Amino acid sequence: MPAAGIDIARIGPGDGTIAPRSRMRSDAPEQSLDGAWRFRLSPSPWDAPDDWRTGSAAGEWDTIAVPAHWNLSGFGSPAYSNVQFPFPVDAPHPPDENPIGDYVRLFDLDAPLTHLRGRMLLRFDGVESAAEVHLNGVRLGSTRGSRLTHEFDITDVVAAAGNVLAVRVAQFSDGTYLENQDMWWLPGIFRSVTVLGRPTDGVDDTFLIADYDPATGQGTIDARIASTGSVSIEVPELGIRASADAAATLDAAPVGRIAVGAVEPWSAETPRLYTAVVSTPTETVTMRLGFRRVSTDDGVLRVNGRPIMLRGVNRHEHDPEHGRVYSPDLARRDLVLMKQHNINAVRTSHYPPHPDFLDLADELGVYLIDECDLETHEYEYVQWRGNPSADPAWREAFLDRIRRTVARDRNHASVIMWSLGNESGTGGNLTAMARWVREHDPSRLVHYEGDWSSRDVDVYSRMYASHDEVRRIGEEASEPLPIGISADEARRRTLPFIQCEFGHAMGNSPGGVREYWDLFEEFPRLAGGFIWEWVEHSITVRDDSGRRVHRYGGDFGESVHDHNFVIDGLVSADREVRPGLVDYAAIIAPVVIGVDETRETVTIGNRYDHVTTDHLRFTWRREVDGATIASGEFDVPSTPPRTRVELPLPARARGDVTARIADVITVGAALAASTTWADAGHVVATGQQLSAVPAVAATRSAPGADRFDRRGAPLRLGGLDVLSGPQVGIWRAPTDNDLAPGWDEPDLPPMAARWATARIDRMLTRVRSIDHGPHSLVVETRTGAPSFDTAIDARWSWSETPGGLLLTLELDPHGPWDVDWARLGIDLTLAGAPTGMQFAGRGPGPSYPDTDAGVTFGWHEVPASDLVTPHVRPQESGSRRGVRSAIVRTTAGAVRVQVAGGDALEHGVALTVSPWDRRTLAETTHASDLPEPLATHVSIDIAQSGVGTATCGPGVLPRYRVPARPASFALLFDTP
Ligand code: IPT
Repeated sequence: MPAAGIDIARIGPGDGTIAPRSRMRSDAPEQSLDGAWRFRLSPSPWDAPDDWRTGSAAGEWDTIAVPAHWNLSGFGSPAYSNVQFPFPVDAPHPPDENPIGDYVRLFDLDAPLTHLRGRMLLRFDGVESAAEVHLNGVRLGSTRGSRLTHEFDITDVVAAAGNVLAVRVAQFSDGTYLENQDMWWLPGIFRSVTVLGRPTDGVDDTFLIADYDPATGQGTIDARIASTGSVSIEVPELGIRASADAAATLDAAPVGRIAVGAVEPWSAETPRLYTAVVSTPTETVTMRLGFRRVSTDDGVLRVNGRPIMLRGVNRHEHDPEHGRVYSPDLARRDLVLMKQHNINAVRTSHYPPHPDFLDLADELGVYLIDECDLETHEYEYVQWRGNPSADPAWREAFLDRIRRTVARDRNHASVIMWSLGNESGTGGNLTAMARWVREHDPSRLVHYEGDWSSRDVDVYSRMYASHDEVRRIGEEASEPLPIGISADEARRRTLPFIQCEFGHAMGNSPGGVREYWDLFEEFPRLAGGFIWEWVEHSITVRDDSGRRVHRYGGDFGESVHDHNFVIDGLVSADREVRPGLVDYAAIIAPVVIGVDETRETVTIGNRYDHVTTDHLRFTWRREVDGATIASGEFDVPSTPPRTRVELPLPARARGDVTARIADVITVGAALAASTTWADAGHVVATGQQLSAVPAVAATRSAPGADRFDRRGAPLRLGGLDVLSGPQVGIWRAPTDNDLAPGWDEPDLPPMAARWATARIDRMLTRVRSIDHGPHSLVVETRTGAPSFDTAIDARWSWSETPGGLLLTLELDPHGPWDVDWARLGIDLTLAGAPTGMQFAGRGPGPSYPDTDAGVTFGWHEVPASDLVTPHVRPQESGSRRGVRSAIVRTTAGAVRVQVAGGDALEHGVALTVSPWDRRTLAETTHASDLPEPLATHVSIDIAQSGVGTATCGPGVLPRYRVPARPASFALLFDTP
């Protein structure tokens, strides 16, 4: 054992702590030890000095903040890896290269604590990965379970003044084998340290199960209290005051049942909380109860007797500067943003979050799958040989983790399931955990994904299952059981199903979510899913010029890392909304609005599980060519959950008007009153109906030859010089998904590799003919891939109209194309850096064919900063779909482009206006390395591939692909 006094290679939980307790808000005195601590880092246990217990080391000590990670505080640097382990799988041993952080805090007790009659505890809420704790030279014990709470009894050791608290922390330990959770390795004391006064005869522990009986509307409280005093429970709002039998430990405490009469139930849609006060003569604890019942029957997941749909996301705790250090502002911002985007559930991947996060979830109304701090994913690398989950020697370590998880959080209404952990294979230790949970807390369900037999759990959970498989799972619930299946399998088929991870939001992603949602809606057994993941984990640093830049795996010199696989969120690390979130919000919207084509009626589907539509205001408006010509409000009758109504649209929504660009009806559902998470007027759902656009009928004449170069390409379009193009383009700068082999096509290379092989990223054009006709200039080109005989033939007819320059383009594939294209359109480079655009089309944000649920037709204005998505790893982004007319502005002028005919009339075109060309985007690894924009790169596409979710899950679904195909369309260019 190289480092003095810290054994970091033993199998088992920490030692010396008191039994895990519930987190309570109490009036007992407490003292925070957060703030500046003395700190010393040694590169290895072999180098760590022996004198750490007293803090009086001869060497130099630095200062560090608690809570913080030392490698984000100037001591070492962060490292990111996913499934692969940063050191050999040689359990329980960490490698010798294992930074050791010594922490020392000198403190006097605050006056209220010195006057306390009772005991004193020292609480650590998060230390990664193992700590050895000494107070005044006395060993208190050790911790394992980085994201779990550990409490030591210090009554007999602590003094009124002059205390020396010394904590030796190892970055890696035996515990690391259970904590391989696809995230940055961030050691240190990263959550608060607190001294707690425990008054004699105080409220030592509580477990209140607040149940709601949907049949009667009555609530009950099953209370267990640990105390040596006489305990009373009050719920003032319900007129409840009861005394409770208690015992010294919670396990020994009897269950006291209190009938509370009629209550309003808690759900994510109705986060009704009642204040309860548990008190003894010496201590008062304030709790918030949500009365609710979680159940399953017939394969249906229910809350308060009603089926529920989990519109979920996976959330890691991540702050771009401070890592997993809790920020109350970010936590609230996360939950508010989620609620504003119709999300109603969070899986706390892959560990219990900061305890305060649960208070917010109770209050704002979010269902939680609270996950234990457990993942042994590294064993996948060694075919699960020696997996701790299946080794009885590790059982106590596993049980300790789940006990700490459940004990701390069990009084929160928001928690509807306990998750045993993530990606830890199968084995008896997981079964033991599940058994303990069932005995301890019968009021919630057990979740774990890694064992598909599902023998230990109450919901069948999977990650990234294909659409076909999800459909089969939906169907099998209603099929007779096949003969000869195992008992486990028979039971599994009766469980509700969720996807605890799906829709991998890495880069320009996730596509195909709508198709999953359609399945969830179709089959009662399918109870929804959780997008992977909420927030990107980029870490920000200052570069040489002082700019704040986003970093990912490998940027800190790690030898084992997984690049940008940690940048996969619906929001950036700075909580900027990515387009995937806008899409998801619309897919999962609690109200579905359909306007029929004749504009006679509107259908309003209520997809809430618990509430009617009474809290919403419904409005409609009719816009013609950008001007609102009529609008109004609807009286929607109170529509019960999971039902729909059809209403007539007012006559003013119909009737003759001639539109040049579009005549569009928009119906919206918005909050009638402000809530804790949004203001009145916040839109929860939108439905639209759009008229077709008329073709441009104009007199045409041949354009002047001086307006074209010798190859027949225009020198200027509208008010802008053309620097290159237009030419045919079928490639895009590979998205993260394009670079990954889809799980549905495991034997095929990623799309980006197929494109590279087919060389569609470097096609060359030959002018085949130029014909100056009476009405037009006709240029024929062939654009082909080097080495191959595959090409796209184009016929460009240019004519002058009174309004501008009209291009009619016919495209025809030539040769044996067997690769799906990224897109089909034209590319041109215009003078000047882009300064913004205006467009009539679907927006305001970008979308692709399989991510366009959240964009609505309108007359949108886009500033330069929003033209493309600032993905941390640059890639294709920024396409606006359904565009009928647009003005592109650059520092050199502006051009207007309008859809004028052909295939584009019905669906418009997809317009991408980017400060960077695709080659630059494809070859730049970090957004901060992109050059200063010098020109404007415009693509106008008649077809585009979806984005899929191949980084984890299926690639682009067949209907969203672009196989070789002909196209013809017309565009009118002029000066705005
Ligand atoms: C899955 C993990 O559970 C999650 O932590 C994350 O790594 C995600 O993938 C990818 O970002 S595991 C994967 C191998 C299915």
